[in-house]
Amino acid sequence: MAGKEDLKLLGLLVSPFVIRVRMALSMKGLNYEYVEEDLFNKSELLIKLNPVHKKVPVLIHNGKPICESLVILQYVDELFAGRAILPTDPYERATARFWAAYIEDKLCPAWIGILKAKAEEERAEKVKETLAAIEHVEVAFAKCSNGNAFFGGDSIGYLDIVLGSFLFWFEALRRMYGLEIINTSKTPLLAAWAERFGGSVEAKEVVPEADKAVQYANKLHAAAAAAAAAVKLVSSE
Ligand SMILES: N[C@@H](CCC(=O)N[C@@H](CS)C(=O)NCC(=O)O)C(=O)O
Repeated sequence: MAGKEDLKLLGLLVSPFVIRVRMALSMKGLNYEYVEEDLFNKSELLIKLNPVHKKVPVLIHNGKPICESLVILQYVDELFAGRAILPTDPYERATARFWAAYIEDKLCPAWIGILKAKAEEERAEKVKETLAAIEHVEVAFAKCSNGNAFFGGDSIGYLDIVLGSFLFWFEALRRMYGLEIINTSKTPLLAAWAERFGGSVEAKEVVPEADKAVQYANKLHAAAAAAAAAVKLVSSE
């Protein structure tokens, strides 16, 4: 099936959620058209195809949209032959889904909260939540990898993509706030895994430099500051 499908991806180069999809498409050997969205000025196509969340990624397969990165990963894995992304064993598959949900529900809002925090106290709280969540993921790595290099065994799989897509943002947070979310003393297994993930062909193909994330974070902060200043101006009139 690979190569004959009409695949288009609405994305953002620094979005970890988009990176997940790009890694999966590349692992399946699929060609696709990539369209960069401006999230400060969303396209009509994005709003039409993802009217609920209005977020990227949106994969358009033969004209039909699929939204939400984890849903897209599973869709791509179920539909296209080639290298498996999710584990094939039902128990391992369920376990991988459990940890993906944990990463989405706990780790993701916590680290994004560090970036979006408006005050130091709020940021410190989000740092605490992030570090607590990542310690659980360290335990998950020990169980899922079973002594192998990756969550998925000896090669990159579903959870590697799900968590690995955050790593360049973790590096950006280190540069911006001096934070070490994954470190050799508290999360040694993840620290070694992160090195392997970063050095992999799969990651090198689509993961941008942390600089790009820092630049985007600065853009987000500037937009938030301008919005807050505008609200202040209106309320003082
Ligand atoms: N749960 C979604 C998250 C997607 C997401 O947050 N995308 C961001 C870019 S990193 C976005 O499109 N934000 C636009 C907005 O919030 O309006 C997924 O896994 O696809």
